[in-house]
Amino acid sequence: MQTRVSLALLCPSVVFIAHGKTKFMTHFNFGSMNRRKFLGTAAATALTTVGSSTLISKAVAGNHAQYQTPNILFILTDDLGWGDLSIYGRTDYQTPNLDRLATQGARFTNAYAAQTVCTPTRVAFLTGRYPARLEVGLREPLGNISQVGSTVGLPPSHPTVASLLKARGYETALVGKWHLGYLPNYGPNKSGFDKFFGHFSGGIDYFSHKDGSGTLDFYNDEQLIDVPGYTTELFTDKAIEFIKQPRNRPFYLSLHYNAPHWPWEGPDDEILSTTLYSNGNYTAGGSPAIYAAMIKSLDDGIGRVLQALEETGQADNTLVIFVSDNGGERYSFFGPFRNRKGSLNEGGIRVPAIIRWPGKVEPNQVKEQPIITMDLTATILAAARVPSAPKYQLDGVNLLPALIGNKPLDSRPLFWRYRSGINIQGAVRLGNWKYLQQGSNQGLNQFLYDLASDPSEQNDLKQSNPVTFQQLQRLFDKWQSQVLPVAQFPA
Ligand SMILES: [Ca+2]
Repeated sequence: MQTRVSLALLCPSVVFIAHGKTKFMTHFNFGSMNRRKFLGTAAATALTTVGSSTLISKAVAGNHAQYQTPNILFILTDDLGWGDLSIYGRTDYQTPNLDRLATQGARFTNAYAAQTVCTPTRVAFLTGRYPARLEVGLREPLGNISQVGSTVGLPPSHPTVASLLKARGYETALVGKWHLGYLPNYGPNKSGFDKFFGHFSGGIDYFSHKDGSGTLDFYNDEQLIDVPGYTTELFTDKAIEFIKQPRNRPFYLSLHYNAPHWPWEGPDDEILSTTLYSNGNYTAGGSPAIYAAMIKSLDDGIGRVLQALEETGQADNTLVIFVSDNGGERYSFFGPFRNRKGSLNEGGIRVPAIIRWPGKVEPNQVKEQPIITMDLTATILAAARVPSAPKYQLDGVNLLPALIGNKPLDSRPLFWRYRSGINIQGAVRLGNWKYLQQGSNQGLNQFLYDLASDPSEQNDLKQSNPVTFQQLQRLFDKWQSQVLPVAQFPA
């Protein structure tokens, strides 16, 4: 065993030592980091060999005691509604693996997606910033390649959680849906992921892996592939393969299932898929039974992925985060919440969220604090002790103090804006208050709700609470002045 922490502390590069040899070197911008923070992060990134294959990192500087750099497993589902896990209230099927994951860590009842459709929430997660800070985040959602080509996407120059972790020694992979721009200009491999296995567009058939225009959309890195199989199972298998690979550094795996996004196809519906999706009628059909089959495959798959962590001895050193990219669709259970995907009512943005980190995050926690997609990005970076990029201030906050020290999060407003055609919605949540505006060039309707007493958003309180109403309205206007204006391109 060999330790070269002193090298990392003395040199503005971070030197990783593996099996006694220099493995690789990376540079990072110190930006505004102070000395103590630098010493902590640099030391945390100095890797030492333990045993024959497992590398851990130790922070030995300053007040930092031993620190083991965690693996990161981020699981994103697609259009899973707030109540679609049995632990969140669904009763017509069971999700035992995800329910167990929830009891092993913290489960959030006031978790929000950054947007009510796919692309912007993915912008928010990968960048840790409000989606309206980037042009691609105004695509709500991004069309398929036959509609938009490769003219817009997540710029490879923009830091992502993947590129930041990769630069600090993580092996990174995205398995599943990207939906942030097409080749040759955009893609996971250009935005920090060492490996990619999945699809670029917003929706593919679960068996043919073709997008809404009938184009095959399934890739291994940037190589188009045509493989048989139900995507949920293919993604599960690929994730397990990645987890089980021998490696001498920590990993970050983003597992972005396309389930349970339409087309409504369970693992036994291959024949159905030949008629459903190829007719272009991909949002038609489905049933609660088919939805249950899709969720069972998802839950089984996640159970297998978590089992792979156990079998490889990595479960105790892996931060696992589970969340959905927006509110549910027609077969979802929304609990008390109004509306669904495509709305800034609670049903469109409230999502299930779970964080498990054995030995760090206490089990059996149910958290009512409002959180949003970008918080998960900030939490991952904090757990890995990787600073954000200096010129790209995160909009999320690190949740670990609330999860480990039970320290309440500071009160802060959360914002949303969503356009569909000529219709524009905006929302703010501050404490239990919610301001909502829905309008178009035909006019604007504004509402104020108390979510504590009125989670269904039925009772508009703006007349009886004018001061709060105006406060939130001003907050929204100020926030909107700080992000990109509503896009003018066709929705
Ligand atoms: Ca989605």
